[in-house]
Amino acid sequence: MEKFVVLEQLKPLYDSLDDERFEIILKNSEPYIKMISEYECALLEVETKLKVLNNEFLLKDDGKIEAIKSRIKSTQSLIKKIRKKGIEFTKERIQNTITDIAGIRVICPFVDDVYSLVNSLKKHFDLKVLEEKDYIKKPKPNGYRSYHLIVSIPVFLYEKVIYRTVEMQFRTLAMDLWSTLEHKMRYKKDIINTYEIQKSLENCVQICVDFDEKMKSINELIKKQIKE
Ligand code: 0O2
Repeated sequence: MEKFVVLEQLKPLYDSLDDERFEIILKNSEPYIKMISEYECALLEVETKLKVLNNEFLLKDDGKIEAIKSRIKSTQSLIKKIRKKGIEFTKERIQNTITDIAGIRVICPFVDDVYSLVNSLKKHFDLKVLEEKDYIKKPKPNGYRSYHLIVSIPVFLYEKVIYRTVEMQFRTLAMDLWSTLEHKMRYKKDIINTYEIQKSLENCVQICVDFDEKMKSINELIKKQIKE
């Protein structure tokens, strides 16, 4: 039978508490649940913006979004990051320091689509760009390519407007596949020959760049043929 190890480890603590104190602990988890829910709302707002843009692009020409993947940072990952950064467990400190609690990844067919989407989003008056990194024009030393935006977005609640940060990553299919494999290699602790895999990934960087270029030129060729 599968056991919830964490809950079992906490059992002595729960057992030592009377009902009243146990209720207090449950109640204390509410602000965290609320914080996560606010980030979920921020993700919905960003996702809607992207879908609206793509709908418009689809009417004019081709869509610029192949897929959207959004996620809320897991509690384990968040705790790890808080520990690594050495910050206090307060809502304000966490929200001001950790910018990727809400993350959205936008997969585009072509490199140009990344720039079209980013440029369009940057014109939205309600969206504030806090940080921008173009790892496509300037890839990381390991070959990582993606366009990163950290944005602050308003979330309209019943009685107030709150601003939450969302980390956005824009990339092509080729960049996404490469990054996913590279991430997998870095985070899997039991890989024996990391060096060999790293070298293979490095060799693939140029293949991915060439692939993106080639796909772009084929697409242009198709468009030209349609117009003629
Ligand atoms: P995870 O596990 O995906 O959440 P900085 O401190 O500014 O130098 P920082 O804060 O890491 O760098 O920001 P950056 O460079 O914008 O990276 C943010 C996220 O982009 C990372 O989150 C990764 O998801 C992704 N990323 C950045 N560099 C790489 C890379 O070399 N390979 C891959 N596969 N992904 C990368 P986390 O929190 O580091 O990781």
